[in-house]
Amino acid sequence: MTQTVQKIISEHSFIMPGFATMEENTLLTTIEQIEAQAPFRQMSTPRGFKMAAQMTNCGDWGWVTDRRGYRYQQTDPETGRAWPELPDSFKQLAQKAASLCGFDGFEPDVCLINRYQPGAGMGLHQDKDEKDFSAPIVSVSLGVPAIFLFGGHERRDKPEHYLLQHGDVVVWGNHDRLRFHGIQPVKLAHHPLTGQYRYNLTFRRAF
Ligand code: MD3
Ligand code: FE
Repeated sequence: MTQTVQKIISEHSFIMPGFATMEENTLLTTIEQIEAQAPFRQMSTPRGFKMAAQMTNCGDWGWVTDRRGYRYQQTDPETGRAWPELPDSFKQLAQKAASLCGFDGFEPDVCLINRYQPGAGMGLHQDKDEKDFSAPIVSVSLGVPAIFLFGGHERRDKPEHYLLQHGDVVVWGNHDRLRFHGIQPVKLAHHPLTGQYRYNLTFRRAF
């Protein structure tokens, strides 16, 4: 018997509803451990605006932004220390999801962790700070739901809207890897495990 674990939203993009739900407790306790070593912070864009979402990272590299630009670096600019290691539980979940969507051999070297408070969102953008775009991106949503905007290859392309709920995993690769995407401002809501927050883990291969 075959079971459907994913909804196709485009040729190379898949939503796996609730795929991370069984791991919810491990994921959230692990986020707490990461946060104890590398606290969430609101970083500044190159133009000097504060990002609405709070961020931290784990893995060999971390995504950062400040006046000098967007980039990956091996140390946390707040502490000067290496980012916490990518936990095996995180890596296994990302690899399992990628492989079910046809991306075998995904070796993420970064997990960017976004934390959205009520009202925080992320404008339409492309993820293009990685060295090569052949690896997919895997994202895990936890806590309060949010509307994900799935655009095209040009900023002007009208985005489709998808509701991402607690435990949902999304996988993008190949032709869809450079699509514009964003998150609508998160509504005030309460989740039993995260309170008012929405968390998103994005697994990438930066180098
Ligand atoms: C779609 N994060 O951190 S999921 C980001 O929910 C980011 O926090 C959102 O966009 C969030 O950059 C959206 C991640 C995502 C990443 C890459 C994509 C979605 C994508 C590439 C193409 C299409
Ligand atoms: Fe993004």
